[in-house]
Amino acid sequence: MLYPVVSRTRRIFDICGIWKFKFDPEGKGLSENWHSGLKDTVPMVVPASFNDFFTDKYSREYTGDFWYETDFIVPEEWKGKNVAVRFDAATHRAEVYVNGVFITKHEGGFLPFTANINDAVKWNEKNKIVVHMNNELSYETLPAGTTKVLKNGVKMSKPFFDFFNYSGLQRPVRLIATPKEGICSYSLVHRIDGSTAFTDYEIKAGSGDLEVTLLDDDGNTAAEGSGASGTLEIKNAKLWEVLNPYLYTLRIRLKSGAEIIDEYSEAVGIRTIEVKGTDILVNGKPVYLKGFGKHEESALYGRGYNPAAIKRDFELMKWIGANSFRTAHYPYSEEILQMADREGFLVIDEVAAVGFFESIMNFLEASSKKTTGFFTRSEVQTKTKENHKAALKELIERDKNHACVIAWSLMNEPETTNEAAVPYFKEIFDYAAELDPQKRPRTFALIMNSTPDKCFCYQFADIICLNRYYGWYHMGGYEITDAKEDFIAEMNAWKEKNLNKPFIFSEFGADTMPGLHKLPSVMWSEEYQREYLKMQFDVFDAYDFVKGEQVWNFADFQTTEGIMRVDGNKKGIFTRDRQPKEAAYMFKERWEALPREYKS
Ligand code: BDP
Repeated sequence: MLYPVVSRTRRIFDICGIWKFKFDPEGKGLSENWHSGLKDTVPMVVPASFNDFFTDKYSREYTGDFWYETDFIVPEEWKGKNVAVRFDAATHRAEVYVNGVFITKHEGGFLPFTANINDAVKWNEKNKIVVHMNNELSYETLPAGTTKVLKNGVKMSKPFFDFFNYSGLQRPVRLIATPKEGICSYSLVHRIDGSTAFTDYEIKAGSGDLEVTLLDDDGNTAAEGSGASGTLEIKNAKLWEVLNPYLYTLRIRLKSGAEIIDEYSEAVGIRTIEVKGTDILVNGKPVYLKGFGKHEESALYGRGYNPAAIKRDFELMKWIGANSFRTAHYPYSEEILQMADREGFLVIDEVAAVGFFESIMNFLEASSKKTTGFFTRSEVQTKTKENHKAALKELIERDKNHACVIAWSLMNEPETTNEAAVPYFKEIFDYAAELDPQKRPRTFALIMNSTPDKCFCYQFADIICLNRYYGWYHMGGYEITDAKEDFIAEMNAWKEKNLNKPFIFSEFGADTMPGLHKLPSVMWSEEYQREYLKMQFDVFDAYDFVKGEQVWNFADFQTTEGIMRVDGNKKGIFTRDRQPKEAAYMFKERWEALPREYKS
């Protein structure tokens, strides 16, 4: 699952652009042989979510099977190579056909998959790739939800989560030519001793001699190694630091005598990450997390890969004094992690295990006493868990070498108030530890009613991430003084547990209509957002074990329509078109003043 690069032995052919597209509401495509070629299609942008281009509601909300198709040529020169197609994401599931031949299928909409197409392609001629997709939600899918059939027979998505069910080929699709028996994967684990860094590496590759070189940014060799595993010793190592990252280039060569069979290079940062007591340590030094829960989404593209939005978001995050974000509620594009590596941002990398509480308004009902027994369902303990583990494996395999990734978030707001969740959690948390060579801290975001007296699962987390909405879902407006007391009572209860672990507020926020001013404040006004935040900061600052705050959300974002959502969720500190609300200036002032090692 290496990120595709071009090197002396590797080639990429980008097949993004305008594809053919078609809905298949009756699911008759396969029996009518659509996989050999589509008729009566509309043009569709790849990569992008299909939803927001359409002007009719049926198409925007479409739930069910749908199809994509395009043509491509495979150069004759690639004949001796392993030719594969790589989908960076196909939401939520896909079956791929080349020239009518079944190639592969994949479950889960936010992680890449590749498949060899050598036997199906015609060299130097037109080839047809057809993708049969589906975006239905169920208890077994990540994210979870249900699919309702309206009285008129039309299917509709009912997510158990608070973001629009954007779907389609949302990330790039590329053809990749690599050597037949080349470099498959590598992993790095760093140690620092004074001014020297030691990087243990392990490489999986075909047979041959492996040569590993670490190059500095002038192209000079900083360290060398050979063989499938070993240690690079980097004298006077330049570390990857928070907001001040240094990136080396790791170059791997697979050789047979003087001949280079394969070459792969990638930018890598050297840093350590550790949780010690209530501290989060990067390179042995404590760091207080300031930042956001985000979404990967923007106007028109939906959840589609949008490099302009990525660039703007990082500029805004730097401007406001942030140093971190969580990839709520699914793995983001690899290019976002590359940018975080380059900008020195700390990332809590989340798998799409969201909606594990049966509610279409979980954000609201989480504050109530409602229980749904999500983990008591037999399909959850079997199919969902299988899908969860598969996604986790793909996530960690994809992201394990990124310096920016400092923790894995294994679930968002699962229902932990039922003991049935315990064995599920144990298996997932153990599995993450087993998969990650760097043994990063593992966490999950605790829903409002996962309080110290009710939650059966917080003991699994190395970092306790709280999603808390005191003063919004719980006693908003004039009742905010009571909300504050309840908030303090919960925090005191955590304090009494003396867990000796860092706590982060992974969510807190108040919906705010940009430009709505009201004196005195009312909920939804810019004034109330500031009052609400002031109250949160008072509480955060009162507890030494609170080691971070990631406000919900970076920007306003699209959700399912409903009485609680005005054209989406408005908790953004920035608007959906990435302009500041008043609260942005409040964060800027606070975060620029908080030292990196705040409270340590
Ligand atoms: C939490 C969810 C998040 C929601 C947020 C909210 O984790 O996805 O968008 O609440 O209600 O429940 O704004």
